Amino acid sequence: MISQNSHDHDFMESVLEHLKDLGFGQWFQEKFDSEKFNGFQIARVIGVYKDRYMIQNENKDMPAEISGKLMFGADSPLDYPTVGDWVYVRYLDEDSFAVIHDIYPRKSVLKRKTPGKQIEFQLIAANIDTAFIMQSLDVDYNLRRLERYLVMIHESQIHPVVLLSKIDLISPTELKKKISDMKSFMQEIQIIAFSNVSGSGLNQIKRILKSGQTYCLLGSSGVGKTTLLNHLLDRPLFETRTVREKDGKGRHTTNVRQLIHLKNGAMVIDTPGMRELGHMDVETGLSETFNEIAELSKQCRFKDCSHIQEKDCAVLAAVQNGTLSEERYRNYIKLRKESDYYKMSYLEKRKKERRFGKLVKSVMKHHIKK
Ligand SMILES: Nc1nc2c(ncn2[C@@H]2O[C@H](COP(=O)(O)OP(=O)(O)OP(=O)(O)O)[C@@H](O)[C@H]2O)c(=O)[nH]1
Ligand SMILES: [Mg+2]
Ligand SMILES: [Zn+2]
Repeated sequence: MISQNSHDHDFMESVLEHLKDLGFGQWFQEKFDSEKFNGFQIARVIGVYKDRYMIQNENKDMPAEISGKLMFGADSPLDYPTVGDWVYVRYLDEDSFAVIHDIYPRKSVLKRKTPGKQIEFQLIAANIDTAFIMQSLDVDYNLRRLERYLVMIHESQIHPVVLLSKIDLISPTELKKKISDMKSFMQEIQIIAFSNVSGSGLNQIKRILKSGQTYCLLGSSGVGKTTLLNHLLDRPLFETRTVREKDGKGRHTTNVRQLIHLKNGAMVIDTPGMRELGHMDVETGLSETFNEIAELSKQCRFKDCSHIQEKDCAVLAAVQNGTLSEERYRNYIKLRKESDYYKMSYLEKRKKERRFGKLVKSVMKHHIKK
């Protein structure tokens, strides 16, 4: 242990005090290694991009990269920093850039297994106190999928809260039934039903958010995670689906993971919707959820009709004559794509992703009246 004079000690104390606002609570303070701190500073990872990071210290945000040593020493995705991580850094170029030398011990980590050989699992976020698992009450609601999220979260020692979005899209009776189904399925877990459109339930969510705590938004693409975050910020800061739909990309709207500070001092991490967690049950869920499409498909000319471009497809015909809504059709195609996607290897996915997107896009143009 290197002895420190009182000036250094005061300095260290004040830095730790400031980091507290960023979530550096007691658990982390106890893990503090003053010997290591002598060569480095401590900062928090607030954004993860391809091979770049955004970090934040008690004064400001700045871009960062990992040191060569950290990179070469890493033999699994777990050894890389993720959003929410505390890291040991050194600043360069008059504190405009940082190099990450090591990862601080993690209080919790959210990770998921990915199918395929190249990547075994992927880190979602670290040092989360509470995870919001969001499902939308229209098409995304699925107890088995919820269960898989809960398993993942419980493994990580994180407190789960379930958020059910889009209550404006279902009837009060339906809402009551779904909530009571869910309650009987998991008694101890807090469930909040809300709507980003009507604003109902938003205050209940806001009341949970505590200063110095880190929250994470989890759930399938399109359930309304970013829209909720924009509400919590009281100003739209992040892109949500409506904006993106116009360019027809049909991809996830949120594609980076970022930690955002709310005015009251709580921190929220938004994540891209997960396609690979819990989509095993999408196949059966699909025909249950879209039973009218399953019914229609019996009248398609081809038994294995994909309802995308075939001749005499009853599903496409129904979209054209308006008996099946375009939105519902799009949802169906999107969810089916996710379930197909799940079964592929990593490399197949990378290839397929582009082709499928193009196909759907061109078919939409031809078959659906604007
Ligand atoms: N009717 C209704 N629509 C909503 C609600 N919340 C969000 N939406 C709409 O759902 C679409 C998707 O919302 P996003 O917030 O982008 O969804 P996301 O979960 O962030 O999706 P990814 O970033 O792809 O993971 C947008 O068009 C929103 O306007 C809601 O409570 N009710
Ligand atoms: Mg989003
Ligand atoms: Zn068909």
